[in-house]
Amino acid sequence: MFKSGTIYSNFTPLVKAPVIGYRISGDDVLNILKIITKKNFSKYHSLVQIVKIYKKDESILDECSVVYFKSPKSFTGEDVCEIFLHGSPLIASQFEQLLKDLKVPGLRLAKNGEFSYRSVLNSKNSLKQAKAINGIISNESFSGLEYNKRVLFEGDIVSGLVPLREEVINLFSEITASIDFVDDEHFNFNQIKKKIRKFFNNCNNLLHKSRTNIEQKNICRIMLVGPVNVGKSTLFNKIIDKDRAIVTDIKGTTRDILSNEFIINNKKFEIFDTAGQRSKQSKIEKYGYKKAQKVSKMIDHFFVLIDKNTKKSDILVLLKDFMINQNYSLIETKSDIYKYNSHNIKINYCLDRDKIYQKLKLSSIYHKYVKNNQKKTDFNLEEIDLLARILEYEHDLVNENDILIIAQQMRNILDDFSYEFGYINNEDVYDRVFSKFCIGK
Ligand SMILES: Nc1nc2c(ncn2[C@@H]2O[C@H](COP(=O)(O)OP(=O)(O)O)[C@@H](O)[C@H]2O)c(=O)[nH]1
Ligand SMILES: [Mg+2]
Repeated sequence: MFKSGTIYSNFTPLVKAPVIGYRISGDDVLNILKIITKKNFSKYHSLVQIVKIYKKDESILDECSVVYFKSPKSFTGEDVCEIFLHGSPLIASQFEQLLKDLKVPGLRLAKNGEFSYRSVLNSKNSLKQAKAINGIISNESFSGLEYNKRVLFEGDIVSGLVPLREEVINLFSEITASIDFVDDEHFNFNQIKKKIRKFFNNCNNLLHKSRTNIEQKNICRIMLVGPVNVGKSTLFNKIIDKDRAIVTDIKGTTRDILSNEFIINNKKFEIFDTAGQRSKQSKIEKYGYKKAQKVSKMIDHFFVLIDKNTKKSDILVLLKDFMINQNYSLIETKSDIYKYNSHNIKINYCLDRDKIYQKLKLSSIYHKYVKNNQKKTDFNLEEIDLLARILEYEHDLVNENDILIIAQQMRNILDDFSYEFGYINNEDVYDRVFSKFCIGK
């Protein structure tokens, strides 16, 4: 993957937003900044500068903040600059065109992950830390987030795999040495086999512990159901704070099922909007309604939305269709135009988002379905996969009596660890053989 050259890429999505950010990394950063801003950045390491960016015809492309990081004190270890354009995809495309028109030899769009890759090559991050950045962004869970942050800020050492990695290097060194020094009394085949069994026992224990920690339920799933036009999509948009679902007063606008995750007060939810229930459904609506019924099996809690026009019998049909028992709240909508005299929750679209959260009692609903004992974890999902992969060797290795085959299999396990921690080479191994077993002293 690695090719030299100066690389650039947007680091925010190219969508309408307050800012769109670009990062450039490589030997030509100062040169590029000089051409596009007419300013020499060499003395401005790590300082925000507000500058104009000029197009080829000298007109102004944008006025924006730029930060320059002098090598090696940058994310990649190379010269880097970060440019915060006004968040217009049109400006972003003009900016990319400007970079292309510079015709700087080797200047090109970065490949996926190339900035992180360069940071590893230049020893700014370990392989594991680069992966942790990905883990932080990927929103696995709050415990996963805390773990990945510890890896990034404190280093590989916090990983629960570290003791196993040490164990496997020691074991492989011992096996290698036993092959090369067959007559040495240090190496007893039965001892080695005992250590192999112990190694796999440790793997099994760790896998069990980490799985129970990480697979704890940490999300509460809520579904909005109700008659057509009652205001489900309006509430859905309000809750996720996006104009994502189409809201109209034409009956049957929401024909498929939409879902979105949202987080409030460290609590993660997924909310589902559904097609409304009515006697005359179109074919696509019927399909959407059926799909929602299927998904309803994984739902923790339902908000059954009703208004003045909803009959008791409609509610009973909904409860039956979605197999709802006690796990629902009745919510009366459009309280700005209708007067209700019940104890049900009442909402309307004029309420702000926080007020809606409060009225819907989202916090207590969460605690009803999600246990609040998220444990600290020393693993992420990828590391758990690695443990499971290593355990696939267990049966063959424990039953193998040919030391050469055992050595080969252990090398395979070492290589699996290399994907997590960077390559473990034969020198690491031989260092231990000689220092630990005092051979040839
Ligand atoms: N007055 C009033 N109208 C609302 C309220 N919530 C939704 N509506 C309107 O009711 C219509 C149907 O809303 P929609 O969210 O599409 O209903 P859905 O079919 O249940 O998804 C739209 O015209 C909304 O603007 C509300 O609180 N007050
Ligand atoms: Mg709808």
